[in-house]
Amino acid sequence: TRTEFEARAAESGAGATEAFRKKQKGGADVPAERVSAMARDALEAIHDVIRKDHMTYEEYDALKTWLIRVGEDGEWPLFLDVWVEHVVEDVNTSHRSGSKGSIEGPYYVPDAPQPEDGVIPMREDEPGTPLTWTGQVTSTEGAPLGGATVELWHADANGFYSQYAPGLPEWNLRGTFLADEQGRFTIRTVQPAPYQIPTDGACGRLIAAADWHAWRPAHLHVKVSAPGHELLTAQLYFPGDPHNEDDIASAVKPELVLDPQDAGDGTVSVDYGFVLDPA
Ligand code: MBD
Ligand code: FE
Repeated sequence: TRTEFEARAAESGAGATEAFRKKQKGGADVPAERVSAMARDALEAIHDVIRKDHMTYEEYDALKTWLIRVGEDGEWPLFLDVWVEHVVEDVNTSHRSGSKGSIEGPYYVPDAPQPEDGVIPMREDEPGTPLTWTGQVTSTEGAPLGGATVELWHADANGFYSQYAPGLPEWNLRGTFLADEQGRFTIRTVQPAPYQIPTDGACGRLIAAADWHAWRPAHLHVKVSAPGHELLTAQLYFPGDPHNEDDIASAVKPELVLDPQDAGDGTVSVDYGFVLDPA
């Protein structure tokens, strides 16, 4: 049996593609005028690039080869979430006055277990610095949102996600937490490592061919919800991570950087809450 260190791009890609299909079920119903307008604008944008950069036939064929490979590796979810989703997120959340959000990314899995003791599912010997996270969920009016739900998922201290890398328990570092009547929650987990886009798939090929880097800073993913309020999807980051400045997925915002405190016993504690906009 393989360990998480033997993860393969085409496997995590296939997993992300499968998870997305399940979430999408029948698919969306976009009216023809919208499809026409956006498809035309997208094609015109591509035509403009070809003219601006004078794309050669050799380059056009390289592009075709690469696009075919993205599909073969199941990396459309990864590609779109890394290089496109941040603009969709921006356009669709700019009206909010509550907490800033960020992109969902390709590795969310719904219905993670709800641990009674506030400890996220993890291995007995889970590597990484233990992290105790307390916070409160409130409305934009400042009212505590009792019974709010915080879903948390993140990579382990080696940078791998359960269900997308081999050798990890199904729900490792994935949990659903219920806030108390005051909207307060306490979650125990471990600090994640930075995440490297798989280097052995199509997205990795683009990164190498363009001489970019493949890194996202260490991050926690959350979905925070409460009845009558907009669902908040966000990511939280750790100060001092060099990739907070040059995240390949352009998903870091200053409001999303935590202020963790060294508890002096080898663990870290952090207080960070959420303000949800009315639905
Ligand atoms: C990730 O872990 C992630 O959060 C995003 C947005 C893209 C790729 C991997
Ligand atoms: Fe992530």
